[in-house]
Amino acid sequence: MKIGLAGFAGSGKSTVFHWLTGVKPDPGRAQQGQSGNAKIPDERLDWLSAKFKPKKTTPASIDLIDTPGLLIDERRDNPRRLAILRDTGGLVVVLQQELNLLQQIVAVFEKGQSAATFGLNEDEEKAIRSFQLLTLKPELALVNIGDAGIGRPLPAELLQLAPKALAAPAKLELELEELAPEDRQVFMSDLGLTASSRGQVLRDIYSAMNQIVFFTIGEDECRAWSLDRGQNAVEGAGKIHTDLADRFVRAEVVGYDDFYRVGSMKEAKTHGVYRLEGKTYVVQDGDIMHIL
Ligand SMILES: Nc1nc2c(ncn2[C@@H]2O[C@H](COP(=O)(O)OP(=O)(O)OP(=O)(O)O)[C@@H](O)[C@H]2O)c(=O)[nH]1
Ligand SMILES: [Mg+2]
Repeated sequence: MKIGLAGFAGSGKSTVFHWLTGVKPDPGRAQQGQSGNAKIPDERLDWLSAKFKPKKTTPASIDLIDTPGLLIDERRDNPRRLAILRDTGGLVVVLQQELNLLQQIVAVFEKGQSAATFGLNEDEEKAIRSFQLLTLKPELALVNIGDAGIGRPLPAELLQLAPKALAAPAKLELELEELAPEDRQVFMSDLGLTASSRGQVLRDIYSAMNQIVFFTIGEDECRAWSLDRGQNAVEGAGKIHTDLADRFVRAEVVGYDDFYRVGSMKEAKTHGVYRLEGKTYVVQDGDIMHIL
């Protein structure tokens, strides 16, 4: 899935892009939308992989798209900047903690009726209207906080508009990752950080974009496949191969937690947690599936 990083100029989109994908941002390429892949860490896949020791382990991933920021002073260019976001499947709106969070979120999430509240002029309103198409996509607000924001709750007014809003010290965490592990620990404890939040932020983005995974297991490959929440077993089969979807009859399904508890497909059968599901079965996050 392609997820656009949106927000005002200087809000930290490129910093977040670098931190989450490991790809160095190229300011020139952001003009067209620079793409970088981020694998979603998943302890369940780690456990399956440790158990089956497959030749290959493939996690789910997302493609983040770094985009040029919206301008406050030269707003006429904003529609062009927004156009880059049109063919993404979802948006992460990066907000700068030092600016007015509400104003940023209203502008980016397009609350047309709120334009007047913020005293926007005609050009500004036009820019906001061009966001309208974008707001049908799943979206998540990510507040780029500095050192001073660590451990502080986000403002209640922001959480009212964007209840799932996340806070992350992106620049700091990016810098920490560039340190040797032993130095990193020292710096982290000085800052009151216990662990990197990168994995959790990626999982939160993934889930906010309505993505779930199902697993396929075996000695060749253990793999997490992405599905939109609500997709069925045939659509799942289609992610693996169109042929599998075309000749889909049934799927063998065991939920991850059950599999973890009983340890094998065989045991799953004797413990009554093994199921045969048909075409319309709505795949659940963590399902281990074998398509028949
Ligand atoms: N002090 C401070 N500086 C930051 C923070 N996050 C990013 N920066 C710096 O602010 C500048 C802008 O950050 P970028 O990540 O390039 O912002 P951007 O949203 O990509 O900006 P545009 O591409 O111009 O829209 C860079 O020099 C960053 O290193 C932060 O939390 N605190
Ligand atoms: Mg940038």
